[in-house]
Amino acid sequence: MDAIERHADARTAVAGARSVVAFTGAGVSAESGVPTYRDAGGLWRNYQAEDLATMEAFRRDPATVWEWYGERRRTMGLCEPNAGHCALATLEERLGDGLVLVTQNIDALHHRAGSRRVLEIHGNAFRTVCSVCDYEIEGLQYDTPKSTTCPSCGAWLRPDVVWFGEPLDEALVERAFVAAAACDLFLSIGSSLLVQPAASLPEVALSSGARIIEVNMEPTWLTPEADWSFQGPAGEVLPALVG
Ligand code: BJW
Repeated sequence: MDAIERHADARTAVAGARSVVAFTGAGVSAESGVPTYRDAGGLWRNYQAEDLATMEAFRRDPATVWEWYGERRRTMGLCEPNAGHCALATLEERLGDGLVLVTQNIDALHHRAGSRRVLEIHGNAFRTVCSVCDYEIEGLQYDTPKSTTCPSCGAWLRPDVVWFGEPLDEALVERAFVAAAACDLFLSIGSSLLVQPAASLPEVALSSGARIIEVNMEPTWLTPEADWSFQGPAGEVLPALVG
């Protein structure tokens, strides 16, 4: 099958699917200007994750961690959704509850593209919560908060993201795994599929018999298992698949 036929075939699979999980990683936002984590130019090539994205790092030096998140909030807040995010929002318009969008991204770009049913399993960088109690600042914040201590209990506030070694929100993860086990089509888009437990979602979909489409710039462990694998930018491949 040549490339044009493969695209047409995958497009037909998307058009015919009734229950779809779209699983996204940093690659879907790369064309919006948000850095990825592990490929060339990725965040973990320039920063040590254990110095900035763990509770131990935050306890050691909360001011430095906040400085980093403040900078990322300012720059990510200026990024715009790209054609890949918009294609997934269009797919949601078409499928309604039949699409579950599970994202590892903390940049809120799916919401800004118009997607409404988004499971942000690694949190949202623009939300601010207390590191100890249930306090949460209302609304999204595009800079470091004026005060980084909790008005309720006095502990440090923190960005509402999931750091290494922290548990993901149980209810969200449960919904993501149930959806992956039940879908007839699973799209894996722009993720290296290296971070657990998220990286097990495609495995669950595979073993439940779902058809798999992968969109990535480079191969991952899923590539040989996928029914269709497109090596290219999500902002070009997804609009062509969704139509
Ligand atoms: C394009 C493109 C374009 C580029 N178009 N494509 C089992 C085995 C081994 C380890 C573990 C395990 N279980 C848990 C662990 C530990 C750990 C883990 O997985 N470590 C691995 C790295 C080995 N996991 C955890 O710690 C998790 N917590 C946990 O399991 O808790 C257990 C627990 C239970 C009960 C009590 C206590 C604990 C938490 C993981 C949190 C991840 N957090 C981060 C940071 C978020 C905050 C922040 O940004 O500041 O989440 S790490 C980072 O990686 C971020 C991402 O969401 C995540 C995934 O990265 P992603 O999206 O895949 O990005 P990249 O850069 O890796 O890949 C981008 C891809 O896009 C590339 O493939 C490119 O080719 C492609 N691309 N441009 C299409 N235009």
